[in-house]
Amino acid sequence: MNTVVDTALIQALDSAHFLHPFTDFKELNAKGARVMTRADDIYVWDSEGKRVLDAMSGLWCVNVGYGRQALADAAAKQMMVLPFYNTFFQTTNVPAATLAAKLASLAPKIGDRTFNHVFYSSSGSESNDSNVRMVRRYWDLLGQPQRKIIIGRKNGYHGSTMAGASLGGMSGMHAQGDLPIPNITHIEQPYHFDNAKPGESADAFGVRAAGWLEEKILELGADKVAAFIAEPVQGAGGVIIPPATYWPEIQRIVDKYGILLISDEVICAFGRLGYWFGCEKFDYKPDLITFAKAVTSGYIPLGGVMVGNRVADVLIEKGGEFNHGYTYSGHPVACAVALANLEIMEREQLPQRVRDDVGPYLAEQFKKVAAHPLVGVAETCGFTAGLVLVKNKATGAHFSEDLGVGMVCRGHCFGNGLIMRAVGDRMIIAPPLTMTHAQIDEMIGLILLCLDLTYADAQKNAWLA
Ligand code: PXG
Repeated sequence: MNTVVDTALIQALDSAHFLHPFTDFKELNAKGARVMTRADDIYVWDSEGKRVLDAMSGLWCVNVGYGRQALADAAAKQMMVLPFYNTFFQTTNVPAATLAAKLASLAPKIGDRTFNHVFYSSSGSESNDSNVRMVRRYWDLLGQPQRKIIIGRKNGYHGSTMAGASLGGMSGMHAQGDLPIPNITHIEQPYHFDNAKPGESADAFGVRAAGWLEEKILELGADKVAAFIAEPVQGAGGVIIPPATYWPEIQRIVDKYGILLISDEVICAFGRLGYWFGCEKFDYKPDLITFAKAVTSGYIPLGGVMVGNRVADVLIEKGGEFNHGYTYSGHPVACAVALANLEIMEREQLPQRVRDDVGPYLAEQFKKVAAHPLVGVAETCGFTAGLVLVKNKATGAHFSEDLGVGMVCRGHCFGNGLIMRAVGDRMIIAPPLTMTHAQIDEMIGLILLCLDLTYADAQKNAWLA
């Protein structure tokens, strides 16, 4: 396929007309966006022909890797058979119904909690809006309309719509647009490196961090609290992996007060943590599971909520008409691509591969990263990993924020053919689950090179302490 493009022309069109997400428009227009033109396996190419190893799977999406013919074929075929029909007015379609059953069969079955139902959307943000609607409707139907408050976490990410951004705990997002919307509040995140007391073990910290939820519930009044929402591992917040004691204690607390638990698995589902769903990794029992991204490996937009029987039974049996839905709920092409994607994941056993093979291999190789003088702590969970850049390895002291050391490191990554995300001074990866051991080695080599280059900058500029 001819992918030669006129870079200057595309950049000019882009600058003149395209307002990018989460972007300083003026700053980007001044330098011009990098034009990505094609991708294959774990690599993407830009319009200058430069190849980059995509250690972020696009944006936590492309779990089966790029260039999968089966996904293109599924889309093309469905587009000719039935490209669209709505699911509002007592109609369904073959891919939407088949996928709902498939997702129900893959969903965790934990004790009395099963997931037999799916509510479809086209993104993670929309799915979390649907969660707010379903949770509030659930409590209304049970005669407890005062249970309105949803508790999220600081530095959590649940999307960018009004409800999604409100559920998330990103201060920069709350600072724009009068957010959060009413009846959403937040507790502190379980980030041991920053939030633990001196000498506090990870296990002790995990229990204390979960206790912040109980404190918040008691402060608000348990009868006012509708749900707690959290990611199994915080992704956009910088791959914050909770201590092993955290989730069991959260489970105890939500059970004690009868509060619904929403597991936002937009990043953690579909093999990312070595399981079909992230809650299986940490062995907790959500009532609702948000998904998006890797359900189609990002080849086409699709999202949704797995609705557990606790909520579904009430909505179905007592609810009457639920006044909520999207034009593209159950989009036939998106659902057909999802089915083909899940088929690849099953055939290639990608969740198991992450759990038993490439996940442990990445963890082993990441020890080299952890040993680097610039790195305070480096950890992996399944096939995602994060590290923090520090100015003093012994004390863990952070660089001053205005130095933007994370962005310096990200610049070296881009320059040397590696895509790694910077979240402040945390550098994070979430590579395609198909990576070979040799490709993991290649990625680790590039990460170490970029850390060396950033370290050299820090020495030269006297940023270290
Ligand atoms: N929940 C979680 C846990 C997410 O990670 C969303 C909801 C929203 O999904 P949509 O499809 O509406 O974007 C996400 C999205 C980043 C980054 O910089 C992460 C996301 C989106 C954009 C950037 O890491 N996650």
